[in-house]
Amino acid sequence: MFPWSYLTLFLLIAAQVNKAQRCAEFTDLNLGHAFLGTSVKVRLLLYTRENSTCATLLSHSNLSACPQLNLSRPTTFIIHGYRPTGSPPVWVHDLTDLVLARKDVNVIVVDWNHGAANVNYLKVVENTKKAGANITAFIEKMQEHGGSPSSIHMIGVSLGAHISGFVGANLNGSIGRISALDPAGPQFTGTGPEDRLDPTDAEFVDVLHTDMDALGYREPLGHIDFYANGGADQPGCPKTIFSGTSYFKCDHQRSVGLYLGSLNHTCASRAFPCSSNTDFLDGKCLSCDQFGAAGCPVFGYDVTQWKSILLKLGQTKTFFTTNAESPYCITGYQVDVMIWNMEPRQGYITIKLHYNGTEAVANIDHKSSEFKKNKETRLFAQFDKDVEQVEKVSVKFSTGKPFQPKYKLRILRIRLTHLELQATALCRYDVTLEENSDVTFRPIPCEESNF
Ligand SMILES: [Ca+2]
Ligand SMILES: [Ca+2]
Repeated sequence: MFPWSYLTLFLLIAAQVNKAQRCAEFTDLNLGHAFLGTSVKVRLLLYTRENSTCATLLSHSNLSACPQLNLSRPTTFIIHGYRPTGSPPVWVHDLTDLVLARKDVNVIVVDWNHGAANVNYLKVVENTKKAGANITAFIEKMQEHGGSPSSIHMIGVSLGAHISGFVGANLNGSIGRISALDPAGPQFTGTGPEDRLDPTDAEFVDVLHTDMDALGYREPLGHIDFYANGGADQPGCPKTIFSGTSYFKCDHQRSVGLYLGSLNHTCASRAFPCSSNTDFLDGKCLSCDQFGAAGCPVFGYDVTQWKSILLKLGQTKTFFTTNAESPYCITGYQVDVMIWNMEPRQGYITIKLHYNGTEAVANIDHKSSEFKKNKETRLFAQFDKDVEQVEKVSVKFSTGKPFQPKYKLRILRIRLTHLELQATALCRYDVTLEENSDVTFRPIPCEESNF
């Protein structure tokens, strides 16, 4: 090797060593620490557009020591939850990157792994108020240096959502926004607003529920609460304990996946105000008139577009459905069916939309739908994807009762209305469905004068 090659190699190694020394990393603990228990220590890791891959450890007492923290910019805090094994959360870097890609902010990752890593969950819950007090003191320092609380956004996951609430309450609700991703339920359910997240903790509080039957919180906690797939169980997550640890956390962790999906612009999930998921699936809550031209709120990072109307409404409970994996968003159609069979019919409908070899599928199977002669039955069809244009439609009717004689559903009119596009509804008149077989047809634009 030539001497200059050695020099290059040396410089490369030196640069790596320098980077490793310079970049602060999230605390990495192990099960041993979790068994022994850890007491609270809050580390604040700053990322900016200039330093998006290399965090700076912030000093709690001397903000001037860190020139990278520019308080004329808004600040986003990211706060994790329970860490039963002590490992760093896998999603922190993705969330940081996507927030920075969207907005020129200071991202401060709150690393309270010391405090969150403990097999005793009750101890960790105790630590949430301490972590909250620590972050509050830091924000007060930010204020002394000219930072404005209203430009602060806290994204809190699970216990991190309640920590955000404590910080917000300590600062008299002056924080701009709290986004709560599946706020923790155990030990918080049934407590008063001072002991958990509530809408008074920030100017605007948006909440996502994905595991309200286990690790999450059932009741609304914000100005808007989004219940994904009903808020309890998520598609694609294991249903039995034989799937190992993912059985316990898959539904809960999906909240982060859905929020990341809202940040990276893959697609938008429209959420519909409704009193229950059953009514939502029955298509009883498809009206968005109260939101005017903006339509119903879109889940996630950009829901601030609806902030002023949501604040006027007080607390709004909304529902949306997702796919099992990214892209999570579905495409909704209102489907109205009128039959001319003499006898009423009950059954499940599957609809497929075809365009250029692509097929979008909607199974309306949460319960059997009832069809009556000359009466319109409204169905809510949620397709796994959108098609650019609807070339053909396939419809299948099934009673779900294999040992009975096969029924026919004689359709007088079926009308499909896209819930997002202001396009003319698509119709098909006079078509008979044989039970359990797809009937495919070319739809035509509906003409109201025909009926
Ligand atoms: Ca509170
Ligand atoms: Ca669940």
